[in-house]
Amino acid sequence: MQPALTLYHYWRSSCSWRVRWALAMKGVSYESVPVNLLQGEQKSEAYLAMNPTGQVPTLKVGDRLLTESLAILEWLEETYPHEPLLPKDPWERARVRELTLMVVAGIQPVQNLKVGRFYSEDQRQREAWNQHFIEEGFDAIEKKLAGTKGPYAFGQSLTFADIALVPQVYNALRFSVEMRRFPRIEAIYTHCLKTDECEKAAPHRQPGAQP
Ligand SMILES: N[C@@H](CCC(=O)N[C@@H](CS)C(=O)NCC(=O)O)C(=O)O
Repeated sequence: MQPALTLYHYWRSSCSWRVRWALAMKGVSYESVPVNLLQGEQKSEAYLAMNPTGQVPTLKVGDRLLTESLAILEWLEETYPHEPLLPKDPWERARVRELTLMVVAGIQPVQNLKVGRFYSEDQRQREAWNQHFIEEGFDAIEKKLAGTKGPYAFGQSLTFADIALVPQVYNALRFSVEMRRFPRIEAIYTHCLKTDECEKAAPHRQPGAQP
């Protein structure tokens, strides 16, 4: 029997959405604990004791703590192998991880609240910064996905790549990125949002969500 899971997350955090979505795909239940990033709860002493990066998400597994959304996804995949989110073939797995990392390690880190705040107090400058790095990253991803077919990034099955990409598109729309420039990514986003698990994990369905 698996120990109880508790997810510390924020409704609008793309990194949190990744984990909520994987949990929904695996049908794993968890206790949900909101961490309000705008109110600085991620910097509270109690939260930093669990996650010294001061970021969400954090997954508590019994009395053990796991941070970093991709490490959490890998743990979930190995612990709950049904509804696989990685292909079997090693090359295809590597391609999924490659695309996942283009978002998780390439685009998203420079979108962070703490990066924006350090860069500028001016909202318009921050938006231009976010747009620039999302568009640059999406250009590369769109090229990588050229020739791929299917409702998902890699065919007929949802993978980590979609789980990373879709929440990043949600952020892109917040920062007024023109998604028509990225038709393949936009089609994946539109498809995924219509699926039950993605929708259940989406920001607007979380506690504390604002319109
Ligand atoms: N590499 C980490 C990044 C986590 C991260 O950037 N979380 C953001 C929300 S998506 C956050 O908590 N930001 C708080 C802040 O910047 O103060 C992961 O994938 O879990």
